[in-house]
Amino acid sequence: MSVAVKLLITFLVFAGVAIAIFIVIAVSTKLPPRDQHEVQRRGYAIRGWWFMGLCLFVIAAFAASIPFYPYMSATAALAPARKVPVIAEQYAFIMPSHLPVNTPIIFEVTSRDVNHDFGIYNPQGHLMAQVQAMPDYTNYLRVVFQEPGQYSARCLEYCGIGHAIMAKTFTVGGK
Ligand SMILES: [Cu+2]
Repeated sequence: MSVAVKLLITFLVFAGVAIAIFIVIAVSTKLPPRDQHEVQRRGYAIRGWWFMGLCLFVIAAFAASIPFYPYMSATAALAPARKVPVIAEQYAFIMPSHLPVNTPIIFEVTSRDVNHDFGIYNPQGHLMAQVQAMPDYTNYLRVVFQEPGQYSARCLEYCGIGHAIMAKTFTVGGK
């Protein structure tokens, strides 16, 4: 089956569902009017349960995801890791050209002028970590480079005319 036929079938299914919903609504308006209090009570009950359900969902999602929040582990690991200051400026990153492999590193990232973003790309070109680089503020980013090679830092926050060329390559491991 070609992509065009799949798209057509998908469109027809969704269009059919939408038309059916319109028909149901149109037909329901033909029914005799119901008492406002009866409708309101049911509506308010549904709204209450919906609100409770949303609250439970948000609490559960928060509880399930908070252990994976990266900045807490960065703070907890501040002592044993090696601290590496990174200063972003239009349009460069001031940071070491060599970093050790298999060593916990805390990048201390700040900016000299405007907001930037410090995004680390691995040798395969995949984004592996990122944090905002903000003036007068330091953000901490904990990274362990597990394979040696040529990495690069690129700005991911539009910061001016030279944003596209704002990058820095650095070597992990080796010497
Ligand atoms: Cu930028």
